[in-house]
This record gives sequence, structure tokens and C-alpha cells, in this order.
Amino acid sequence: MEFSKDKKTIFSGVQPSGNLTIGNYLGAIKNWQDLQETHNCLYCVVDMHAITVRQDPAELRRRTLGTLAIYIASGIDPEKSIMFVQSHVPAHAELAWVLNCYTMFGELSRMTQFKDKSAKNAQNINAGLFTYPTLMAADILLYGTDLVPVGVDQKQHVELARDIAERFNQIYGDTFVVPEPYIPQTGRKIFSLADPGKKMSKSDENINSFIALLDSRDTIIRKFKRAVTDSDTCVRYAEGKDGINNLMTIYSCFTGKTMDEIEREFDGKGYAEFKLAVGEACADGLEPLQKRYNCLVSDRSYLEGILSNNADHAAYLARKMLSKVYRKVGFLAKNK
Ligand code: AQP
Repeated sequence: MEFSKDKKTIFSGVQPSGNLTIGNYLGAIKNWQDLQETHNCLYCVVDMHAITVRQDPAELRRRTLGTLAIYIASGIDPEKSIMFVQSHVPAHAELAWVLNCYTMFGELSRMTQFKDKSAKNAQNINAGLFTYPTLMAADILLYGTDLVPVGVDQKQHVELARDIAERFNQIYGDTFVVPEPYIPQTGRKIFSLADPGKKMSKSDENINSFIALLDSRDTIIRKFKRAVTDSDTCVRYAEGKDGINNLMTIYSCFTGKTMDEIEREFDGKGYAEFKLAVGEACADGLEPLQKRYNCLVSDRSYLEGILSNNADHAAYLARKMLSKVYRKVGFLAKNK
């Protein structure tokens, strides 16, 4: 596929650090499909980010290919978008090193994700976890990205990428495009079903806290039935009703209904009926994706072929930017 100079560029990715959830889907992946009609799109499986937390190597490999299958099953077209694995394109790590030298310790210390993940992994607060946002900045800046479709939890990292780009451009002249986050109105942050004060996360130890994209219909309905709500009985979007607000958001994402419409639909009905409706809407919404995934995942050579071709294409684009950066910072070019 040819990238057009007239179109804006999109970059986004997901870590294969667990079974992808409806949080990853509604906050990010679901919005990628439409963008590929109007933009040059790169969608990456960011495996290098995943090892900031310990991973089982065989599982990581399996999930990396599975994540690609989920991208395609969600409607990302290999003929229109470049889908690739981060570790297949060495320029990501190379640019990340350079950007580390233009990122301040204080900036990285303020990142909410670093604080959250350090608290969760107190025995493994490694340097990679700390510098995760500079690798993410490299992912984005390598491709002249204009827009980064992400959930709201990643907004702070995209803002840091902007700051790094601006700082670099100020020193060396126009080099990087300064990217913007692209965050959906509904679904920007899906919360845990077990603790609606917390973001839904694929690496949560409590499997009842998230809906995995590949959960069976029965599991989805059972998990929604157990979802934490409140002692009220009224389906209403209001302050202090975090659990219900979250379920209404999920229902809205899968049905397209507004909060007012949902309130009217469940007027006079109890939480049990509402939770069942959310579970059914979610299971119905995921069914086509699950069917496509099941066909794709058994065709390993098809998936590997896509990754191999696309890694070459991404590497070509990335190498051009990396060479420019190396020249600007004063690295001596190797004689050809
Ligand atoms: N709960 C969420 N609501 C909305 N968007 C979300 N995203 C993640 N969780 C939610 C968005 O999904 C994209 C990919 O995320 P990621 O895999 O790169 O890392 P993450 O944000 O740390 O996601 P998880 O599921 O919480 O992973 P773990 O448990 O491994 O840390 C991003 O666009 C993110 O905003």
C-alpha cells in the first residue's frame, strides 16, 4: 500500500500484556477502523512496552500474534493499514535512546502510569517502566504522526511526546510533527467491573474486573451480573454512581443509545434487568469480532506474512526519520 502525502498520519498500538479487554477496544481499537479510510494508518503490537512488566515468553509470543488477529477481526484492513510488531522495527528502540536524552527525569517521574504500575509491581520497578513514555514518544514521532487514537489514560504520554517533539524542534529546527491525542467521546475510559473507581485493565489479577474480547457469551453475562453497582435502584447517570455510570457507558458504546435514552428504557426497572441487557448488548456486539478472530487465528502463516511485509514497510519509513535525527544530533554517518 502507498502512503499519500495529502493524508494525515495515525499511529496507535496495544501491548500484548494480557487478553485484550473491552476497555482497549472501546477506548482505542474500535476507532481505528474508520480512520483508515481517510488517513495513513500504522497500528502496532507494542511488545517492547509489554516487557516493562514480567511476561511469560511463550505467552507473549502467542498474544502478539493474537493481538494482530484481533486488529484484523476488528476491521483493520491489511490492504489499507500497516500492522506490525514493534520489536520487528529496531528504529523504535534506537530513537527511544536519543529521546531519553531530551526527556527530563522530573517529567517521567510525574507520569501517572509509572506511579500506578510501580505501586502494583513494587518488586520490579525497572528502568524500562520509568522510560516507557520515551519509547512511546519514539513510536509516535518516527512516522510523522499527526493523530494518536488512545483512551484517556494515555493522554498524558501523548502530551509528553508533544513536549519532547517541541523541545527537539526548538534545538535542531523542524524535525518532528507535533502529534495530537485523538480520544473518543464515549468509551474514553472504561472502569473495572469489580472496582468502578479503577480503570479496566487486561493485566488485572481479578478476571471478573474485565470483559475480555474473547470471553464467551455466558462469561460476559455472568461478569456483568456480578458487576459492582450501588444501593440505589434507579438506572440514572449521576455523580456517585460510578458502577452504573460505567455500565451505561458500555451499553451506550454497544447500542449507540444516549444516556437519556438508556434512562428512559430502564425507567422503573431494576439493576438485574439492566445488567442482563448490558451483558447481552456486549456479547452481541463482540460476536462478529470473535467469529472473525477464530478463523484468523488458525491461519498462522497468513498472519506471519502480514507482519513480515509490514515490518519492512514500517522500517523503511522509520529509517528515514531516524537518519534525519542522527544527522541533526551530530552522529557521524557510516560510509556506504
Ligand atoms: N479501561 C480503558 N478504557 C479506555 N481505553 C483504554 N485503554 C486501555 N484501557 C482502557 C486504551 O487501550 C489502548 C492500549 O492500551 P495498552 O495496552 O497500550 O496499555 P494500557 O493503557 O496500560 O492498557 P491496559 O489494558 O491497562 O494494559 P495493562 O493492564 O497491561 O497495563 C490505549 O489507547 C489505552 O488508552
